[in-house]
Amino acid sequence: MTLLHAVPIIIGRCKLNCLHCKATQHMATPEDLPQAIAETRDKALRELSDVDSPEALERWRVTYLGRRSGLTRLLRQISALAPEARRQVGLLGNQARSLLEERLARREQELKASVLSHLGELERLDVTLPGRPAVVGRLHPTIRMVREICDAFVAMGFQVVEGPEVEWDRYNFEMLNIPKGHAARDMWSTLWVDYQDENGDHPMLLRTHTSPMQVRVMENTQPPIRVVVPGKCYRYEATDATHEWHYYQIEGLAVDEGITFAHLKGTLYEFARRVFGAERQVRFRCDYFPFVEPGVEMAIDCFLCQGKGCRVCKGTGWIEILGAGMVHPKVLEGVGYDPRRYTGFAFGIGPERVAMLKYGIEDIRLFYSNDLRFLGQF
Ligand code: FA5
Repeated sequence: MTLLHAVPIIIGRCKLNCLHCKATQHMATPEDLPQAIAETRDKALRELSDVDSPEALERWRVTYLGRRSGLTRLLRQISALAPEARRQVGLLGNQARSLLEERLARREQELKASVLSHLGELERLDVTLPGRPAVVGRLHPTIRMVREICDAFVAMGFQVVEGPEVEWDRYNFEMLNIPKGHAARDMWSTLWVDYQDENGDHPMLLRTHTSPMQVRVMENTQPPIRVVVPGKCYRYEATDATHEWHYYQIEGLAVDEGITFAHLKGTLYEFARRVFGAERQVRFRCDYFPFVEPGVEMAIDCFLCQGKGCRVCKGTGWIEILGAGMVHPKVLEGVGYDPRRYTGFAFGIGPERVAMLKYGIEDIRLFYSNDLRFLGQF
């Protein structure tokens, strides 16, 4: 093979440190170029058989096929050859490069396959390990409490019904013997809906208690009635350890001939016994609600201080959990019942307060602060 060249090319160190050697100072003479390419190719193939990791393979690729690799440098020199020699040596160079690329791809596949089979072995070893626990949701503690309380009343013959959270003034107040301007409206700090009727009034609100459902149920049913109504309520008030601005209530209503205050007390004692156990203390005290007469509040001795007085019970030793009383004759009349024939009792329980007592939760605000460390305990 006659290899002609216009520029002197020296094997070993390039004395010129010129454009052709790209300052690498390593050049081959035209006669040596085919042999240099073959030697580089063979050396690369020998080393490839020792490559045993993806990292080593990448190093090999950079060394033999990278832009600054020996082979690339040799191939660059081909352009300086005479046309005939350029064609022959170029063919040789391209074949060498293709061969190395093909072997590189093959080795890559082999390494991948061996990593996978290694993983397979590891998996076979892993079968004795416990599986990863699946992250599953659970019921919110309030909902658990609501269900538990409802179950206690269902066992005593009550039905469960539900009603709207956005309510009319008429049901939340007026039909419950709390007309406009009545001082008792202040007891229920109200969130009003921004809606005006034709008289310029704001008759719509977020219900402040579940008592409006007493009226809705009585309007649509005839005695005997025994219902419990769980649902969300809203009040525009400052929060503290026992007050939230949104919380649940469970309303209870029983109407029939001959219902007395003794039935009310007996039912609520039974509820307290089922939910808290027999050892917990229960206290009834007179209270005022315009829609009952007489009215009471029921409290349970504080779980934290056992009745001595602390921050949670505000020093009283008791935590109020419900308001109750005998349905006011005016309310019965309002729905068309004859109060001389029918009597009834009603109550409104705060399930978060019940859960606080039952599980020793010190702050009601924990229920709705979305802290999974708290919620995950139930
Ligand atoms: C009422 O809401 C009356 N509707 C209850 C009632 C029903 C009386 C039927 C008579 C007959 P009161 O405002 O006291 O009453 O609330 C009742 C219960 O709801 C309280 O005992 C308490 O457990 C709970 N509760 C009231 N306000 C809040 C609040 N801001 N945060 C958490 N729970 C509350």
